[in-house]
Amino acid sequence: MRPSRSLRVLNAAVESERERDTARPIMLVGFQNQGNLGLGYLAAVLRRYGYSVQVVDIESPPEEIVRIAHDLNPFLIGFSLIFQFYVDRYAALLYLLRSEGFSGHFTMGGHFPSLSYQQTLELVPELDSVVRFEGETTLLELADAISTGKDWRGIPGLAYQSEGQVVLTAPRPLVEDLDQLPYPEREYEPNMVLGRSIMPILASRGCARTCSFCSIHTFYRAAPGRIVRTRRPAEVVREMRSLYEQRGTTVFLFQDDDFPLFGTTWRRWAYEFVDELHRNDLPGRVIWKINCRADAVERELFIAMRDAGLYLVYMGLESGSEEGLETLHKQIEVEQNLRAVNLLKSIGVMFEYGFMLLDPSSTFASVRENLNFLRTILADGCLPVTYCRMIPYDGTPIKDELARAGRLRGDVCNPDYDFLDSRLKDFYEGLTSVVNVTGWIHGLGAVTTQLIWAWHEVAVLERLFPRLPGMSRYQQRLRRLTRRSNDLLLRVTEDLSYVFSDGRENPWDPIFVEDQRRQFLQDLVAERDAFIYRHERIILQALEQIPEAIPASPRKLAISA
Ligand code: B12
Ligand code: SF4
Repeated sequence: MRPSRSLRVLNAAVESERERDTARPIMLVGFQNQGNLGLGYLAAVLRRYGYSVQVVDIESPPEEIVRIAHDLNPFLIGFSLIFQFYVDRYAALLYLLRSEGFSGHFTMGGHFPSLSYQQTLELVPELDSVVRFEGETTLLELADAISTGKDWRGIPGLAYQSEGQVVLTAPRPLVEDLDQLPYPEREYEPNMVLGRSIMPILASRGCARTCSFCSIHTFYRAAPGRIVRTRRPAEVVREMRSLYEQRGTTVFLFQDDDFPLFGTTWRRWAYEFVDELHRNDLPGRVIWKINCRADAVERELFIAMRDAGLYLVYMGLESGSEEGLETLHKQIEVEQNLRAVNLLKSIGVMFEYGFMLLDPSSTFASVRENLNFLRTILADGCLPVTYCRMIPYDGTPIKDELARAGRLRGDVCNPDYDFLDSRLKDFYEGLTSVVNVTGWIHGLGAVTTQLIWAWHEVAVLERLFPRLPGMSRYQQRLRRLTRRSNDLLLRVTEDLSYVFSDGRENPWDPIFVEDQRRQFLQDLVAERDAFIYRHERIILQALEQIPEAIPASPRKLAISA
């Protein structure tokens, strides 16, 4: 099959029309919830070159995955390990596949396999190879070699075991021009919010910052090539428009590590993107969410983006203590975090945040600073409390630092560390014995998760549906509920910190706290359902109109950069 022109520039070797045998399929296995863009890009590239590809969810029962492998009989299975703590699950699956007689080639990619390839090959001995860093070109070359019985061991971008030694091939450069990639495959049923379809999308890859707890910058810095690459704004909007027209997608989640906004070049990029959305008549029809740092939040630009459909901004605020921010190498100050939050509130853009109550520099004083910070930003009940403790993932500077200091504990699936004040460990354990942290913050049905979802629905209703009577009363009720649950969770957390720092008596009964948690959830469901069902007819009528046709001729610019 002749490769399309757009992909030929991916790699010179590809251009030379390598031989390939596409008679047998390829299977890709990975975490599919919310749509996996990595697997989507890999599948799209393989298909461009004639391979048939089946993507399977790692959350499916292992026996089901084995059955699919048997039915398909692929010559290659690629496993995507994007969360390091899934490594055991993959190891068990590969073992099962081999013991069921599967003899095809097993390869694996993602952050952890790329950065900790040696450990990956040890922990998952059934692997034939690891594809390091961005996998599009390497996987295609691997498929071509294996399908035609050629030697694959010289292909750049691989790690594998040979005679007890780990062999690394030449490094594979990062994809230079992201616009040369096909659009990712999105064959799955998308997630929905109030009947509106949600899709993930990328405008860029890479991050120029160097936060100590993050493996993203080390991943992109370890491979040759430019660390941050942006797509052309027109291309991004073209993809959005085609998803709107073909799939009825109206909610886009940009999964960029750090959406291009910061500094002159990326600021210009963002304005071009906004212009392009207007030119394609998408504002009012679609809304979009980005991830960015607090220091990129700036009034003029964010108002322009809001008017072009930006409805949600995720920021890794991470800490409310200067020392915490320094340890995490956020290169940002508490004041900047506060300013960003206030600015977004003032212009009516919803935000979500990542936050670490505990990090390796924590003290009881910093824990209380963090709780005060959360109280400040959430005082109006705009969002529920969320917090976690920092986890030292592989490939992060902080993990290496903790190892050097002899403070690293745990294992690959449960990485851990010693605090400087050992009472903090007791505090966190004490906290989790009084508060069901998963049920309150992290689980799918948790209070925080459900409240965020309810607030998310409000943001979507306000932007993509006709005005609903009683909306501001509903918001007031949600705020009251959010404030009440925040107050309780923050109070319990703070009181327990004094139990472990000052030996105070624990005033909280876990049964009472759990009853309250359940009550908040019940109240929330009752409020939410009553409001939505009251307006069901208007909501359903609005849904019948998607997608509304976009005028064929491009519009004149509505705003200019
Ligand atoms: C979107 C996203 C999510 C989505 C996942 C959607 C999905 N189904 O993919 C959601 C919101 C569900 C999510 C949840 C979480 N996430 Co998340 N997430 C991301 C994010 C921002 C983008 C992933 C992405 O789409 N990248 C774009 C694609 C194109 O890149 P890629 O995935 O790296 O894939 C390329 C290569 O890695 C390689 N590759 C990948 N797989 C394979 C497989 C093969 C066979 C080959 C050849 C190559 C290959 O080729 C791909 C194409 O170039 C990443 C950050 C990041 N940059 O990766 C964090 C990230 C993956 N998440 C992370 C974490 C920690 C979490 C959570 C634990 C957060 C939390 N506290 O709850 C949860 C875990 C969920 C769970 N299972 O319980 C960490 C993982 C850290 C680690 N080393 O384990 C990351 C790296 C963020 C970070 N700052 O550290 N996340
Ligand atoms: S945490 Fe965010 S800003 Fe920091 S390095 Fe990672 S992706 Fe970049």
